[in-house]
Amino acid sequence: MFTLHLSPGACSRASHIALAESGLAYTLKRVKFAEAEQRSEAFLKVNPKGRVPALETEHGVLTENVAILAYIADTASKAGALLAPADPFAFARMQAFNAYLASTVHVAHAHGRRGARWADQASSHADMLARVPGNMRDGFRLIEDEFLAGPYAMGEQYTVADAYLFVMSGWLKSDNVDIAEFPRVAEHFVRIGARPAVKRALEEEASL
Ligand SMILES: N[C@@H](CCC(=O)N[C@@H](CS)C(=O)NCC(=O)O)C(=O)O
Repeated sequence: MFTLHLSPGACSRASHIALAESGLAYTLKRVKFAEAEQRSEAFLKVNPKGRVPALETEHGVLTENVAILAYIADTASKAGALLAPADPFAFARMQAFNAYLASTVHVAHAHGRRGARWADQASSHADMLARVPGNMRDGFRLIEDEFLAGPYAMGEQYTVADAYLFVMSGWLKSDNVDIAEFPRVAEHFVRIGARPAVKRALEEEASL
């Protein structure tokens, strides 16, 4: 049994969807950002980074979506659910895609609401916020033209990268970017959103 620490709508949703797709047993623990619970003594014992997602496993706690997604995919494959390519090179390409989402797209988004991580002055925050739509556009232009193989992120097979891309695509609106600028991404967003596991994850987050 896994326990996923998450915040509804946050990047932890990618790991949540992967769990819902996996068929593995899990429970959810909401970390209340409005109450700064991510910086509470109790949560810092789970994840000293003060961030979600954090996945409690029988072996210990795992953090970082890229690692959690790979771990869920590997564990699920042993239980018969295919959530990642079996071929090592194809698996590494999926990880490259996921790492791009984590290190570039997510960070571009975070400059809009978490500017205090990088700067103190209000004018610096305003400057970073103003750059968010452009930086998100740059990331999604590459995804649209180069990385999204179609129909799934990595090609014919659904993988955990689809869950991650779905979450990042869902942030475009709040970053003042119209997803329609990226027709292949928009189509992917609709198709992934229609999956039963995604609906289940969204319902579970709404009820937390
Ligand atoms: N690189 C990490 C990023 C985790 C992260 O930044 N999570 C955000 C939510 S999207 C968070 O917990 N923010 C709380 C905070 O900054 O206080 C991952 O991909 O798992």
